[in-house]
Amino acid sequence: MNIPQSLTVEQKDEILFVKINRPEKRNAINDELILGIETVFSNIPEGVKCAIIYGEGKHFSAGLDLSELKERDIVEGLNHSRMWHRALEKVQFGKVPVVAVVHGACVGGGLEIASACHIRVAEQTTFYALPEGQRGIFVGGGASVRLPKLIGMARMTDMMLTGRVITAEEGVLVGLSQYLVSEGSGLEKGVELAKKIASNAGMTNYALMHVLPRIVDSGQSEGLMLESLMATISSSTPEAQGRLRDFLEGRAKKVGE
Ligand code: 1HE
Repeated sequence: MNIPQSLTVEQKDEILFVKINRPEKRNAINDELILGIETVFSNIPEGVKCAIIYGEGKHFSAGLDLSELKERDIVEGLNHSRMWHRALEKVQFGKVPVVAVVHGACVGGGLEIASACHIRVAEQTTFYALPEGQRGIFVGGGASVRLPKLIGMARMTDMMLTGRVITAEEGVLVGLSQYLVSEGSGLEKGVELAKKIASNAGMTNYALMHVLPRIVDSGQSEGLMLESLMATISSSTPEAQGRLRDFLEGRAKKVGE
């Protein structure tokens, strides 16, 4: 596997830790890094049930490495954006759910990476922005499709038109993150969530990753049919049957336990 030095990958039991490790450039994402992300998420090792992506240093990521933008022609620009799309499709529609743990700057392409993940945990230091507007460019890593689903089109438009910076506290209120934790405790929270995710039935995680987004993108009638099909398939797996029996015979945890 061709993984650059700026990406550190480590498997511990059922969790894969993926660290963006380029703190001297505030984890700005160059071509090598985005290709590395594609490789890692295309080759999730056997036994891994959840991945966590996070950043080294004071920031999650400063977004696209702007030094690589200078001399691209139009076709190269299109290929570059499509490369990001390909890589982040592997994150969103890969083999396992991905938790993003963010802190400091989570901006531009950094926010696009976080948006492709299934859950976001933000430390208090986090700030979100889409500086593309200020740089005279447009988002190119999938934000126009994924972000409005998290925060709505009006908020994304505001972020780009005015350069608005969203704080960690605002972020959890508007749906950018699902958890807000104190500085330095993001990874611990990420691991706690990853362990819960890893203990789910495989079919449930598969449905949430691969079917729910398609239902959301469908019309009501197609969506409801997809839901019925998925509900029927999932409840007839031996794993689901076992879990239902465990509950009915008093062996399973109650809600909240
Ligand atoms: C970079 C980048 C970068 C830092 N590309 N080199 N993203 C942005 O427009 C965000 C630009 N970055 C910043 O606003 C700030 O760097 C931060 C707020 C993130 C962090 O500030 P700070 O004070 O901690 O660091 P710094 O001093 O600004 O940066 C340290 C070094 O990292 C410095 O290089 P040095 O050689 O002078 O030490 C910076 O030049 C470098 N650096 N950010 C390249 N982004 C798929 S399309 C997505 C489109 C986008 O993501 S556009 C948004 C780009």
